[in-house]
Amino acid sequence: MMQIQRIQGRDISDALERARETCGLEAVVLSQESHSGGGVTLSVTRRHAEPKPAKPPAPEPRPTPHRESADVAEVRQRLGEAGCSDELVEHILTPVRRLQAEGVHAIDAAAEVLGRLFKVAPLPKATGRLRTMALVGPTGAGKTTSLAKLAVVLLQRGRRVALATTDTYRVGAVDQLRAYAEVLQVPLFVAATGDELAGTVAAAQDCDVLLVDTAGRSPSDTESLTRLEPGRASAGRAPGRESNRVRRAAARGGGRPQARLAYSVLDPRATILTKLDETREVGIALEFCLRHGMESAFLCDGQDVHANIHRATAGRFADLCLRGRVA
Ligand SMILES: Nc1nc2c(ncn2[C@@H]2O[C@H](COP(=O)(O)OP(=O)(O)OP(=O)(O)O)[C@@H](O)[C@H]2O)c(=O)[nH]1
Ligand SMILES: [Mg+2]
Repeated sequence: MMQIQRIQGRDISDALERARETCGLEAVVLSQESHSGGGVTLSVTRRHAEPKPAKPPAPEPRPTPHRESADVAEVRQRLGEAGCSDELVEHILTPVRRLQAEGVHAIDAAAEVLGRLFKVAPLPKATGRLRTMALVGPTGAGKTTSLAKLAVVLLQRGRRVALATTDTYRVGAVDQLRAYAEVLQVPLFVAATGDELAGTVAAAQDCDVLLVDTAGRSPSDTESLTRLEPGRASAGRAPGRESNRVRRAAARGGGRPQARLAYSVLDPRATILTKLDETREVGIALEFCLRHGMESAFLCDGQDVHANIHRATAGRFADLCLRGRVA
């Protein structure tokens, strides 16, 4: 049964620190209440199933040693070049051999298996009400660029878009986003505090989507991250508000525990993988998402905001792993 603990702190950072002390690194924040006299109360539980640094399902035992066909050997080589672990390669090759025995070419079989393995995040349905979508992630991951790319995608679909940024720390951060806002001819709001962000959400009610850029200056800067959820007081994701995690394809590991806990407050819906053009080892990021039960929404492979964003699809996962690029 899920046990929920109430943890109080002077502020959000203090409460998160206490949550980590009480529930360990598996702590997940279900809700957060800010008190008028100061202080924050978190409802926290321990994550059992997720993130499962659990491994991908164990590979079936290898059949008695046999000479691998040249085609299977080629799939093995391509997956290795893509940075997939030996364990994942074996997990993929088992069904590939089976499909090959049924007459499917090994590369086609591998594409089919890869497409089923990695998960595509569904896009939220248009509700006719404003949706707030924040991008979180470490410094330099490509948050601002991805935000502009998302704006392009949404505008192409006829959505009314506004941009906002909570990044008032970095010199030039607002100007960077303003430049995009001007080119795309969409409004830009700068929100330095939670109250200002709440005001921005109110001011953008005529839009379909408010895209919120964040600092990510320090992943443990929980104060700025929680500004994204002004007034959030109930468990689960607030309706109409979501955050997406921006992850550099070449990044290894899941970041610092404190950062993971801070992100769990925001409960990122999906991952946007960036800089796929900068690494051949794209399998590392995909395997990370697989192990942590995360779905990918978009794949980014360059600096051009009009061209280098692609919806994640089964076929593109396969192309990334087998051909090293988004087709
Ligand atoms: N090659 C490549 N470069 C990218 C991609 N996405 C972003 N960049 C570049 O990476 C650099 C950092 O991107 P930003 O969007 O500013 O990253 P950020 O996460 O907003 O950075 P901070 O706001 O400083 O935390 C810029 O030079 C971008 O042009 C991508 O998919 N491929
Ligand atoms: Mg930025």
